[in-house]
Amino acid sequence: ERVSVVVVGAGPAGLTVGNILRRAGVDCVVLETETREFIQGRQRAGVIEEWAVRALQERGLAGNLLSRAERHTACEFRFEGRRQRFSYGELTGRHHFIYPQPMLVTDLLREYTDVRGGTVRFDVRDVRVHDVDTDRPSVSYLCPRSGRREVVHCDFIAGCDGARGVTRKALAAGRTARHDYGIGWLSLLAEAPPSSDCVLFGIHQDGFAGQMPRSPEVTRYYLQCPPGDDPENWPHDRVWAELRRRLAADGAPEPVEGRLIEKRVLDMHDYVVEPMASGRLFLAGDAAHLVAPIAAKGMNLALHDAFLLGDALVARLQREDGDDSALAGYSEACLRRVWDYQEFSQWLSEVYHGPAAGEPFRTGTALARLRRLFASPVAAAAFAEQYLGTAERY
Ligand code: RFL
Repeated sequence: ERVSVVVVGAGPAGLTVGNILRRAGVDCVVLETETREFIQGRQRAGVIEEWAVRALQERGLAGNLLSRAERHTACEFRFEGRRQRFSYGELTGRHHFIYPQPMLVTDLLREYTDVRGGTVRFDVRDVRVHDVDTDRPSVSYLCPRSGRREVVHCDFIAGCDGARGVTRKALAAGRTARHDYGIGWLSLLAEAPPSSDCVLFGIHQDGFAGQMPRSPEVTRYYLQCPPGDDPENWPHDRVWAELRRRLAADGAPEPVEGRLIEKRVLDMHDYVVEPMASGRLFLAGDAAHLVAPIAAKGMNLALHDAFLLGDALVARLQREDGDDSALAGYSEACLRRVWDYQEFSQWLSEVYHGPAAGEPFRTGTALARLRRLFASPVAAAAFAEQYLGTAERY
């Protein structure tokens, strides 16, 4: 079998690349280790930045999102027993879209397969990439039905297989910059409405707590915990008592209790693979860089990569002169935004976690950072720009 592009992974990055290729009539195949049902149900992100929605729209991929997503224009910090609302919408005229990742993946998958005639092979096993530094790369996998190894020859490979994928390992070693926060987050999904219409950040000496609305029925919560903690240490009553305590503030309604349908511990870390390409293999999304969910940036970066990679591959494969300047500049163009978002996440992490470090000095500086947002219009504007990802040039 031979196609122009093999896309490894059917997450937001891979499906966006696939859609861009199919719209331009480029032949491609997407390989995915999970089943269709699994990827359409996998709950993760929910916050999509305005520029990303605009870019999806330009590529014909935002129909459902625009009609169904909620718009958020503020977040609220709770600290020292007070609540302070940060109205970035008023400040900038911009907003966030709240659209759960499974809904976006479902939209992208339908469009790719049913409308644009794309192929996804689900449930494949033991995916391997070959000869990426030659002009005849290929990808092989075990077919779950026949048990045989199938080989797909191609011109380019898009490595969109996420943090646990295989394509990153095919790049030469020693290219990964890593940062460990040394903390854990208990990541929760509750079958309950949010207690407030916006994102809440609880800054507390016993650890950070966050509320991220997802829909009127489901709300995501986070609780800082030791790294490697066992979710079994967090029974229902302990979770809700801790959320109530860490999110408490004068005049604030308590979190609305509900059944916990997800409970996982995330060891908070970041990494960046630099450069994001080698020969004919181009990484996109979490395969190339992980950003801890501190500032809700991961899916936005995955989409940014996918727009650039999809467009660059189309320019190379479709135009008569085979323009490869965009492919050559791909990694650098992505990494400018990646490093900017990583830096913002680190900055915000200190605000969230500094006061729980048990060091009075870090508590003092973290709270100073926070107060500055409400005292200085310039600091507020800078924060809003980074939180919304609206800077024009990276
Ligand atoms: P994905 O979504 O992980 O998709 C990769 C796909 O590749 C498949 N795969 C393979 N396929 C073929 N061969 C292999 N060897 C393969 N190995 C894996 C996987 O099954 C999967 O289908 O990566 P992608 O496309 O790069 O998208 C990245 C985003 O999913 C991720 O950055 C976000 O979910 C991060 N994130 C958030 N991002 C935001 O922008 N806003 C948020 O509010 C937000 N909240 C979150 C998050 C991530 C979280 N977790 C679980 C880490 C909240 C959480 C709790």
